[in-house]
Amino acid sequence: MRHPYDPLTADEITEAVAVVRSGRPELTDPRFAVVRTDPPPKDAVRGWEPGATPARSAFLVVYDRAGAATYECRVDLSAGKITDWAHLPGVQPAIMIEEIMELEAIVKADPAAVAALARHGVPDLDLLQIDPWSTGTLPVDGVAPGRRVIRASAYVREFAEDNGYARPVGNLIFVIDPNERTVVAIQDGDPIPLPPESGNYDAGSVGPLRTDLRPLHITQPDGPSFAVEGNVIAWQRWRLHVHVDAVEGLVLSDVSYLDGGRRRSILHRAGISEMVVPYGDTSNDFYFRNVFDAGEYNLGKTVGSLSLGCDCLGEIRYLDAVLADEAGVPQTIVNAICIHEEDYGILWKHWNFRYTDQPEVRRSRRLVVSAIHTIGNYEYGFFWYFYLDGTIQFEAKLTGIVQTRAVAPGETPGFGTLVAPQLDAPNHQHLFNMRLDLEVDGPDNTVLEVDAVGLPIGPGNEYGNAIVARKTEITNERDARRACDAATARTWKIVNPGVTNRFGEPVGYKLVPFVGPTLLAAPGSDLANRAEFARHHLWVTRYDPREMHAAGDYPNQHPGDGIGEWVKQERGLVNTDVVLWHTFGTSHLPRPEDWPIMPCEYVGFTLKPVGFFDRNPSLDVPPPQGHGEDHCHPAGG
Ligand SMILES: [Cu+2]
Repeated sequence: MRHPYDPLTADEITEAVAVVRSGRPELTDPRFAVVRTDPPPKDAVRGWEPGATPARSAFLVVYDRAGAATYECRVDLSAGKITDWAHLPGVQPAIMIEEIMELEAIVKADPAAVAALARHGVPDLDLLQIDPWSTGTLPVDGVAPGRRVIRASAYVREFAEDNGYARPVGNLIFVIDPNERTVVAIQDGDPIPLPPESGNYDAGSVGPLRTDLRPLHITQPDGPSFAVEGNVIAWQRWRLHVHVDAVEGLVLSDVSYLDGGRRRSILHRAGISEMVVPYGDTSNDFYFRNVFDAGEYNLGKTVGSLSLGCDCLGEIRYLDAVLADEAGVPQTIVNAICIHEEDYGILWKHWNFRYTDQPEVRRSRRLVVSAIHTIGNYEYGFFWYFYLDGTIQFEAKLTGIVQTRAVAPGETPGFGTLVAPQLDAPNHQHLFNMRLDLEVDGPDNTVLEVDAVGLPIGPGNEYGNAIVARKTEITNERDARRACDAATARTWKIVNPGVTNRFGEPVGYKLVPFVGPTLLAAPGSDLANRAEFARHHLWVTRYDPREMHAAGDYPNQHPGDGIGEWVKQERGLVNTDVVLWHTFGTSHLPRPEDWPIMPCEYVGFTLKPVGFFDRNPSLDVPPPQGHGEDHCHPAGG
């Protein structure tokens, strides 16, 4: 089954790349930074029915290393020809994986870099680890603006599998030109001794393992309750499409709900439009460290393979991801997306204690669609949950290894936490932006800001107990930079003014946001301009297919673009195709317990129906039925 939003197949990638190579022979060594489906107009998706074969087109970002030039390109896959070709002056594509893999060799081949490493106590280069840092727009001495450069930090391992983050080389940063394959500058300071302790966490390194965890098995003797066809998943009343995009990672689209024979659209598309991880340490080797994991590193290409019994439990179905490497060769990441069901406690319950002494209780169950991205030291698990009552939830799980900095013996870090002797984990943030193209019963929606407020004492509220929902329509992009308010339990309700429920109210879904930090970088700073999206919890824009990435399509070495620019159009937002952009995340003040590997931190949000249904849509969930002792029975029953 082919869906219009299906990712490119291996054959389609191969064809698109071949068409570019033959159509643009003047590029002697084109690199393929991004190769993805060029999505058809939304109407083609709205009208799609299973069985229909959509037209296929590819979108590519091509980088010519020799000419240091970036191109965007579209290829019609049925005609086998380039339909669009544009040079993008001054644009740097994301740092490419092949560039990252070359950094170590570039450093080792540079005599000045080798001498600097020796001065910092690293005589043996065999166990050197080099990490890439996007450089932003802060100037580098001796490097002309516009030149493609990557900064790099160094770590030392004691053996091949050792955790290098235990021994960062302090006060030493290399600036590398990946096109020339040279070290163009060295930011060198006073050597700091390597921290003394190892930081390994594999089962063989941590000492005796606990022995009192007994087996916990999930069994589904009749199989799971969902079906997967191509990239389309059907579970209960839900139907959705899922894939891994090279930039955004796990993407949902075409999410609908079958309600009494009527298929109702809810969410047209959702993906991480950008995320930024700024570090809050001012030292010479940290002041520039911030990464836009989507736009600067192609987050989606870092998706890993999942394994049964480890990443997911139960009756699992997997989808592979096929992504192009930078040579344009399709690479298959086996089991990149995990699909399974989880028991989630009770869905609803009431015990009729007065008259029947009987409880009515139903089990909650959720469909889980997940993928895990490993980007440098960190893992980002993206988990979408679908529930029996119409709720959709997104959760990011943050784990992996915190970024580290060496400090002198006895020194207390000013902007971080000691996680091991002489090892500082600097404070930082992880701020995600989820682009939510909602489509509540059709494309034309309006967003209301809803606050629960108490009214002052006065006529009609003599006792001061009145609580009302204060609804404020967000009518224009001018007024569509919004903040969470925990005190009023603020939510944003997306309604369709053209469709009403049985109370005559427009049907809606509400975004229950993650009440967390926004960007802490000072206003006016380089980063505040580049990560403007992260300064507000919510933005609303009118749909434009060119607006997909909250910090712009090409944030690498770019002074700032994206949503802050788009909203200057001041487009109207009433009863039209709107897009919500929710910024959420954490200000991570590392704990000793985050070392040497960090237990999952959870951030996310929910979308809940509000008058979308006329009553609780999960009344028809049957009472728990099990086998033998599994079914529920009242005490003494
Ligand atoms: Cu963190």
